[in-house]
Amino acid sequence: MCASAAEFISVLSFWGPLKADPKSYGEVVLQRLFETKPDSQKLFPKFAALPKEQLQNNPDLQAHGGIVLCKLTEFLQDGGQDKKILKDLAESHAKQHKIPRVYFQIISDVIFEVVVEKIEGFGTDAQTALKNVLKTFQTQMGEFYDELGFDD
Ligand code: CUP
Repeated sequence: MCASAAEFISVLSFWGPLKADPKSYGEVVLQRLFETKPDSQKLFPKFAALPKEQLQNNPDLQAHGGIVLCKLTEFLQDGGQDKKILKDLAESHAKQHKIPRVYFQIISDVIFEVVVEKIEGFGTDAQTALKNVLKTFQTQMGEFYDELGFDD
Protein backbone atom coordinates (compact mmCIF):
# COMPACT_ATOMS: atom_id res chain seq x y z
CA MET A 1 0.00 0.00 0.00
CA CYS A 2 1.10 3.55 -0.64
CA ALA A 3 1.45 5.90 2.28
CA SER A 4 -1.03 8.78 2.48
CA ALA A 5 -0.07 12.42 3.09
CA ALA A 6 -1.32 12.08 6.67
CA GLU A 7 0.99 9.13 7.22
CA PHE A 8 4.02 11.11 6.08
CA ILE A 9 3.03 13.86 8.52
CA SER A 10 2.51 11.37 11.32
CA VAL A 11 5.98 9.87 10.86
CA LEU A 12 7.58 13.31 10.52
CA SER A 13 6.12 14.38 13.85
CA PHE A 14 8.40 11.83 15.58
CA TRP A 15 11.34 12.16 13.23
CA GLY A 16 13.18 15.04 14.95
CA PRO A 17 15.89 12.98 16.69
CA LEU A 18 16.66 11.06 13.48
CA LYS A 19 16.86 14.23 11.45
CA ALA A 20 19.17 15.78 14.03
CA ASP A 21 21.57 12.85 14.19
CA PRO A 22 21.40 10.77 10.99
CA LYS A 23 24.91 9.37 11.35
CA SER A 24 24.41 7.81 14.77
CA TYR A 25 21.05 6.26 13.94
CA GLY A 26 22.27 5.22 10.48
CA GLU A 27 25.24 3.52 12.10
CA VAL A 28 22.93 1.54 14.41
CA VAL A 29 20.75 0.54 11.44
CA LEU A 30 23.68 -0.80 9.40
CA GLN A 31 25.24 -2.58 12.39
CA ARG A 32 21.89 -4.23 13.12
CA LEU A 33 21.46 -5.13 9.45
CA PHE A 34 24.87 -6.82 9.27
CA GLU A 35 24.18 -8.65 12.50
CA THR A 36 20.77 -10.01 11.52
CA LYS A 37 21.62 -10.59 7.86
CA PRO A 38 25.38 -11.22 7.52
CA ASP A 39 25.00 -11.64 3.73
CA SER A 40 24.21 -7.96 3.48
CA GLN A 41 27.66 -7.00 4.76
CA LYS A 42 29.24 -8.59 1.71
CA LEU A 43 27.34 -6.34 -0.67
CA PHE A 44 29.62 -3.39 0.02
CA PRO A 45 33.32 -4.08 -0.59
CA LYS A 46 34.16 -1.37 1.95
CA PHE A 47 32.51 -3.43 4.71
CA ALA A 48 32.73 -7.01 3.47
CA ALA A 49 35.95 -8.09 5.18
CA LEU A 50 35.57 -6.19 8.43
CA PRO A 51 35.23 -8.12 11.69
CA LYS A 52 32.55 -6.96 14.07
CA GLU A 53 34.91 -4.86 16.20
CA GLN A 54 35.84 -2.76 13.18
CA LEU A 55 32.22 -1.92 12.54
CA GLN A 56 32.26 0.11 15.76
CA ASN A 57 33.05 3.81 15.29
CA ASN A 58 33.74 3.16 11.65
CA PRO A 59 33.64 6.44 9.68
CA ASP A 60 32.64 4.72 6.40
CA LEU A 61 29.78 2.92 8.11
CA GLN A 62 28.64 6.12 9.80
CA ALA A 63 28.81 7.96 6.48
CA HIS A 64 26.75 5.38 4.59
CA GLY A 65 24.27 5.08 7.43
CA GLY A 66 23.99 8.87 7.43
CA ILE A 67 23.19 8.83 3.70
CA VAL A 68 20.44 6.27 4.20
CA LEU A 69 18.77 8.30 6.94
CA CYS A 70 19.24 11.68 5.26
CA LYS A 71 17.57 10.32 2.12
CA LEU A 72 14.70 8.99 4.17
CA THR A 73 14.30 12.37 5.87
CA GLU A 74 14.34 14.14 2.52
CA PHE A 75 11.78 11.66 1.20
CA LEU A 76 9.55 12.19 4.24
CA GLN A 77 9.73 15.97 4.03
CA ASP A 78 8.79 15.83 0.38
CA GLY A 79 5.85 13.53 1.11
CA GLY A 80 6.99 11.05 -1.54
CA GLN A 81 5.90 13.50 -4.27
CA ASP A 82 9.07 14.15 -6.21
CA LYS A 83 10.08 10.79 -7.57
CA LYS A 84 13.47 12.10 -8.66
CA ILE A 85 14.62 12.25 -5.05
CA LEU A 86 15.43 8.55 -5.10
CA LYS A 87 16.79 8.44 -8.62
CA ASP A 88 20.49 8.84 -7.80
CA LEU A 89 20.19 6.49 -4.88
CA ALA A 90 18.55 3.84 -7.05
CA GLU A 91 21.21 4.33 -9.72
CA SER A 92 24.14 3.96 -7.38
CA HIS A 93 22.60 0.94 -5.66
CA ALA A 94 21.72 -0.78 -8.96
CA LYS A 95 24.75 0.04 -11.09
CA GLN A 96 27.61 0.53 -8.69
CA HIS A 97 26.73 -1.53 -5.61
CA LYS A 98 24.43 -4.02 -7.40
CA ILE A 99 22.15 -4.48 -4.43
CA PRO A 100 19.29 -6.92 -5.16
CA ARG A 101 15.98 -5.32 -4.25
CA VAL A 102 15.16 -7.97 -1.64
CA TYR A 103 17.68 -6.18 0.60
CA PHE A 104 15.54 -3.04 0.55
CA GLN A 105 12.82 -5.04 2.26
CA ILE A 106 15.32 -6.36 4.79
CA ILE A 107 16.83 -2.94 5.58
CA SER A 108 13.31 -1.46 5.79
CA ASP A 109 12.43 -4.02 8.45
CA VAL A 110 15.60 -3.13 10.35
CA ILE A 111 14.91 0.61 10.07
CA PHE A 112 11.40 0.01 11.40
CA GLU A 113 12.70 -2.02 14.32
CA VAL A 114 15.43 0.47 15.27
CA VAL A 115 13.18 3.52 14.96
CA VAL A 116 10.40 2.05 17.07
CA GLU A 117 12.91 0.90 19.67
CA LYS A 118 14.94 4.13 19.92
CA ILE A 119 12.44 6.89 19.28
CA GLU A 120 9.79 7.70 21.78
CA GLY A 121 6.19 8.21 20.78
CA PHE A 122 5.65 5.74 17.98
CA GLY A 123 2.21 4.37 18.85
CA THR A 124 0.44 1.79 16.71
CA ASP A 125 -0.90 4.34 14.21
CA ALA A 126 2.49 5.93 13.71
CA GLN A 127 4.02 2.45 13.38
CA THR A 128 1.60 1.59 10.61
CA ALA A 129 2.35 4.95 8.98
CA LEU A 130 6.09 4.25 9.17
CA LYS A 131 5.62 0.82 7.59
CA ASN A 132 3.67 2.33 4.72
CA VAL A 133 6.18 5.12 4.20
CA LEU A 134 9.03 2.59 4.03
CA LYS A 135 6.98 0.51 1.62
CA THR A 136 6.48 3.55 -0.62
CA PHE A 137 10.23 4.26 -0.45
CA GLN A 138 10.94 0.70 -1.54
CA THR A 139 8.34 0.81 -4.32
CA GLN A 140 9.84 3.96 -5.79
CA MET A 141 13.34 2.49 -5.63
CA GLY A 142 11.94 -0.59 -7.39
CA GLU A 143 10.43 1.57 -10.14
CA PHE A 144 13.85 3.06 -10.89
CA TYR A 145 15.35 -0.42 -10.83
CA ASP A 146 12.77 -1.40 -13.46
CA GLU A 147 13.62 1.65 -15.57
CA LEU A 148 17.29 0.83 -15.35
CA GLY A 149 16.57 -2.76 -16.33
CA PHE A 150 18.16 -4.07 -13.14
CA ASP A 151 16.30 -7.31 -12.54
CA ASP A 152 17.67 -8.57 -9.24
O1 CUP B 1 20.01 4.55 0.75
C1 CUP B 1 20.56 3.46 0.83
O2 CUP B 1 21.90 3.48 0.95
C2 CUP B 1 19.78 2.17 0.78
C3 CUP B 1 18.64 2.28 1.81
C4 CUP B 1 17.28 1.82 1.50
C5 CUP B 1 16.84 1.47 0.27
C6 CUP B 1 15.55 1.05 0.08
C7 CUP B 1 14.68 0.96 1.13
C8 CUP B 1 15.12 1.33 2.38
C9 CUP B 1 16.40 1.75 2.55
N1 CUP B 1 20.70 1.07 1.10
CU1 CUP B 1 22.60 1.61 1.13
C10 CUP B 1 20.41 -0.15 1.25
C11 CUP B 1 21.24 -1.22 1.69
C12 CUP B 1 22.54 -1.02 2.20
O3 CUP B 1 23.16 0.15 2.33
C13 CUP B 1 23.28 -2.12 2.65
C14 CUP B 1 22.78 -3.38 2.54
C15 CUP B 1 21.51 -3.59 2.03
C16 CUP B 1 20.74 -2.51 1.61
